[in-house]
Amino acid sequence: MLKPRSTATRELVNLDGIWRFALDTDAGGEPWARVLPGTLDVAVPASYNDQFVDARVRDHVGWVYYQRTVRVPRGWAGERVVLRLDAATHEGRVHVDDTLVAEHVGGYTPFEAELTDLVRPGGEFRLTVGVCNELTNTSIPPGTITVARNGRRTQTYLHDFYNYAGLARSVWLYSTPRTRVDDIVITTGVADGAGLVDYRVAYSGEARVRATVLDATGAEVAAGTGDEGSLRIEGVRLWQPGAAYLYRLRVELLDGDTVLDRYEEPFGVRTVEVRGREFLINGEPFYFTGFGRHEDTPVRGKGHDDAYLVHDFQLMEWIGANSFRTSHYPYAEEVLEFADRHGIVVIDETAAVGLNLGVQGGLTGRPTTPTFSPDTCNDETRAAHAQHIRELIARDKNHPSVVMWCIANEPASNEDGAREYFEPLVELARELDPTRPLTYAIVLFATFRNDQVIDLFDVVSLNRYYGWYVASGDLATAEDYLRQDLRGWIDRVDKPIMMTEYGADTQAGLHSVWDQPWTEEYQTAFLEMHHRVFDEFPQFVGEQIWNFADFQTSKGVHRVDGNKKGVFTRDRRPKSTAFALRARWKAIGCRK
Ligand code: BDP
Repeated sequence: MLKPRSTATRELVNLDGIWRFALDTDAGGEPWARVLPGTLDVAVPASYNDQFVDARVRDHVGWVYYQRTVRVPRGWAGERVVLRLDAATHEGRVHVDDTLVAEHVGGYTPFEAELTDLVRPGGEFRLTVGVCNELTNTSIPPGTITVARNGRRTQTYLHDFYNYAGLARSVWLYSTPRTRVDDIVITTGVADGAGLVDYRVAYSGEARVRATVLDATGAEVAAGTGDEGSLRIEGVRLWQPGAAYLYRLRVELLDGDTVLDRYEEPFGVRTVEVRGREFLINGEPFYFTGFGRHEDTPVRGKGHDDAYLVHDFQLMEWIGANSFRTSHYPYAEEVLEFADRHGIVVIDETAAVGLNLGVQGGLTGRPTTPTFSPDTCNDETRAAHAQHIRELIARDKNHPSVVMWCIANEPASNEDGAREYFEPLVELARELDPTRPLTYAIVLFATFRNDQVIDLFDVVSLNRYYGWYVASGDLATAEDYLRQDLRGWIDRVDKPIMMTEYGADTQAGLHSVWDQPWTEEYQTAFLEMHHRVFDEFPQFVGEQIWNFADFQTSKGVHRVDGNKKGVFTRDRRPKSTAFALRARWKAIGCRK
């Protein structure tokens, strides 16, 4: 699915701003049929939860309604009119006046509805978006809804970050010509200093296709015709980690010399490959430094915000991070575009977090029920997961920054049923994108002895908490455990190994001369211990700390106003470990 862009043949209206808002319990039946009752307004894009002071809204389980009036630009006569929601978390249902125009399940991928026959250029319509935050055993991510004897419904889930919901990303109305480009797939290679650009265009209507590659200055550097082809860029400038370079593929649909539609897709020329124990970008070994992150800020929740986007990337550059993982869901497309432009490497993760009944908010226990069974993660869950993978790859396939897909976080890969669950998903992902390696983030108790799926994947990505959940406060024992663990994986598989999570909760401002968990000194000592061990293993290809910044979680006695494993606080101030980290990562650069 193409991102809506304004081009010579397409126009774009942003529908962000203040919308009316109501809970389903207050909105009455068919709330789209009239103006929403009550006086609540809500900001878009932003999760709705923290915008209000009423716990009834924040803790609501079920549907909420967003509504606004939209005017279709007068000049759009004869054009297709499309409504696009960048995300509705976790399920969306869209009405234009009284007509249902779209339904979508999955909280972090975009969806669209064509409105051409329903709306009138120059006219107005009432747009009502229902959004549901419910998570069940068949949703991605999964969760459980409990109904108390008094009828009160509560939502629990198997991940620790707060279940923010609503319209956290932008909403758009855009026009396209009737004959239009529907999709573009670009894959790149390099041979003898030239860039090879394979493209495929899907379009509707009758037209001839012209494809032109423009460099960063807008100069034409290659061109061809036909809905698929291979173009060659002589003297190509590669997209490199830390040194991005973007071209654009201009796709035009032509009738004779008349341009019916034009769309421009940015791309970078680079290759990604796993060879033996190495992770190669453009044929060079790449060492990941950086973080697992969250889309999380005060008040906005998971709402996309351009100022935080810029600032977070500034902080990553300041600290010398060359990469991050989109833990634990696909991030807003603006984030990937920014990474493309600034040469930051991304591991793009699905929203499949919590496929593990043995983990509860970071704490581990023995599951009483198997994770993979007809009553828990079942065929329906897997179908939702497959659909999510399809939508993620469809959205993000052309981003040069994305070098690997992470198809789940901490699944119960040690349990029976994991293989049957993952095998078809891995096959699907490889079919959809044969060019990028695949991984999953491996939970602490899926060990080199009992993990059942690692051979299906390309990279070993470990989430480990030695010195925190295990051997808390005892870094000497933790160091031993970590070393044995890495050695065990190295002996078991001939694949690149990296750490996708390691971290210690740290209350900014808390200090101690001893190894005291929660202090800033402990976080520093904890990370230093890990880095000492990583540096012993030449097979190791990367370190991504948990987490970039403190983030909000569901309530729990082990969470003090959220998860505090951030190297930065929630308002993006550095904890003291940030300075030590900066010295290490600036020295490492992109290669070790
Ligand atoms: C890991 C999860 C991550 C949690 C982290 C923690 O992957 O989402 O936030 O634990 O407990 O298990 O801090």
